[in-house]
Amino acid sequence: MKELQKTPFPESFLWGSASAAYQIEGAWDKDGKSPSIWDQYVRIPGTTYKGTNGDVAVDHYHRWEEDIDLMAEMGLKTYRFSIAWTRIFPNNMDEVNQKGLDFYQGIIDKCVAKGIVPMVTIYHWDLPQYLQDQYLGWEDRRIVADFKKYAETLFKAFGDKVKHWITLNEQNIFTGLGYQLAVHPPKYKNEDKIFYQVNHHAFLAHAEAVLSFADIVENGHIGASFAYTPSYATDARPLNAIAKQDYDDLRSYWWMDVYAYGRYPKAAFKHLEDNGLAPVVEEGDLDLFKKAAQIVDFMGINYYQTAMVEFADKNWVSGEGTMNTTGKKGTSTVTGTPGLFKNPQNPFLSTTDWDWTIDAEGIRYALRDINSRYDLPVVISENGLGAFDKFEDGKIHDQYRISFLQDHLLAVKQAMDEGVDVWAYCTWSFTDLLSWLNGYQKRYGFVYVDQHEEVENPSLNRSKKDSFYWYQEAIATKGMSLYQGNGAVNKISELEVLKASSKEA
Ligand code: BGP
Repeated sequence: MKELQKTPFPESFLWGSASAAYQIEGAWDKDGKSPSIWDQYVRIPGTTYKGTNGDVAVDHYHRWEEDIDLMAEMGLKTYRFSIAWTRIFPNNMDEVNQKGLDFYQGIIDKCVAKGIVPMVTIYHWDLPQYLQDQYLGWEDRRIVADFKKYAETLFKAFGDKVKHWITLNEQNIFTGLGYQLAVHPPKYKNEDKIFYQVNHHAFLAHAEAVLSFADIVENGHIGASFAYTPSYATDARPLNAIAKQDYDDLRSYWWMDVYAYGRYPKAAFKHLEDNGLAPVVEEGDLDLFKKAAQIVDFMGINYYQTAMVEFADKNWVSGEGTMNTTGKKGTSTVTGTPGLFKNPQNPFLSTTDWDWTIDAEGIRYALRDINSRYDLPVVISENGLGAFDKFEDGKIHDQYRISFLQDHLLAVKQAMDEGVDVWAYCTWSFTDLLSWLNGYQKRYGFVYVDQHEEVENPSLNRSKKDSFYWYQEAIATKGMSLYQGNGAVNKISELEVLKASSKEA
C-alpha cells in the first residue's frame, strides 16, 4: 500500500537477537541440572545429524559473560533467551534449585547493566524428562499446573528486571515435529488426536501462565512465539483458494486465534470433530483462553519462510515428508494432508541449502496479516538464515546472511510504514549454536563459534563475522545504513516487478 520510506526506525525499536537454552548452554548435567527430554532424545541413534547433541553446545554456560560483552559491543537493544526448566526444578516440582536461578540472574543483571533488555522465553522445548516419565508430559493435563508453577517461580524471581516474557516457543513446531512427524521427542508418528490434545494442554498452560504474570509482574508484556509460515495459493483456481483457507486455519490460525482471541477457528474445529480428532475441551477452558487473550499484548512470531498451497485430493499420497537435515539442497519432499492441501515448492522463490524458501516479502505479508486479523503489536522473536560459513583470510565474509537480513529488515520497515506496530526484531541467532536436528554446520550467528560435528575438543572460541559489523552499524544508525549499499539497492519487491512488467506490456 505504501512505498518504503527511507526514514529511521523508531527510537524504541528493539534491535535484538535470540537463542535457546538447549542450543547454547551445554553443561547439561552441571550444578544440579537434570536431563530434559532433549538430553535423552539425542542419545537415540539416528535422531540428529551425525549424532550431535547439546552436552557442550557452544558452552554459553561458562562463557555467558564473554557473549554478553559481545552483545554490548554490538549495541544490541534486546537479547531473547530461554530458561531451562531442568535447572530450576531439576528433580521434582517441589524443590527449586538455587544454582539454576543464580545462573539466569547473572545473565539478566549483566544484560540490564549493559543496557540490553532481557526477553525471556519460559519454554523452548526442553521439558524435564521426569515429567515425561511420570505422566507423559504434555499429553496429560497435569502439565498445566506444573507449567504454571514453573512460570510463577520465574515471574517472582526475575519479574522486577524482566519485563518481556514469552510463554511458549513455537508450540506448533514442538507438537508437530514431536507428535506427527516423529523427528522431535517423544517421536510419535501421525498421532493427530494426541497432537490436538497436547496442543490444548499447551494452550491451557500458556493461559495459566499469562494470568499469573498479570498478578505478579508489574508493567510487563507477555505473549507466545508462534512459528508463522504464511501461505500463498498456487494459482487463482477457487479450489486452491479454499485449500489456502484450510491451510491457514489448520497450520496458523489454530494457534494465533487462541493466543489473540481465546478461541479456535470454527471451520477447523468442525473438520477435526467430523474426523474424531478434536481435543477434549473441559468446562471453563475456553473462558480461561479468553481471559488470557485479553492480557496478551503482543504476537510473537518466528519467521523463516512462506509456503505455497495447492489442493490435494484425498487419494494424494504424501510420502514420508522427508526433512533436509544435511544441507544437501533438494532432498526434502512435498508435505500436505490428503483431502485438504499440499505444499509444493514455490517456483518464484529461491531456497537455502536446507530447502527453506527465501522470501523477504513474506515477512511483510505476515506482519500485515497479523495487524489486520488481530490488531496486536508484533515481536519478531526469530528471523535468520541457516548457512555454511567458511573462513577466508581468517574471516567469515557472510554477505549472504547480510543480504538476507537486510532484505527482511527493509520489508519489516515497509510493513511498519504501512501501519504495523513492530516492537522488536530478533535475529536467529547471536552466536552460532546447535541446530536441533542439523548439527553445528547449519550456522545462524553473527559470532562464529569453533564448534563442529566430529571434531574432538574444538576450541569453542568466538570470532565476529562480517554480519556482526553490519548489524552494529544498522543499530547505531537506527536502520539508516540499510538504505545504502547492497540490500536496499538489490531489494526488488513484487510491486516493483509488477510495475516494471506492466510498463513493458
Ligand atoms: C526455530 C526454533 C529455533 C531454531 C530455528 C532454526 O524453529 O525456535 O530454536 O532452531 O528454528 O531452526 P533450525 O535449527 O532447525 O535450522
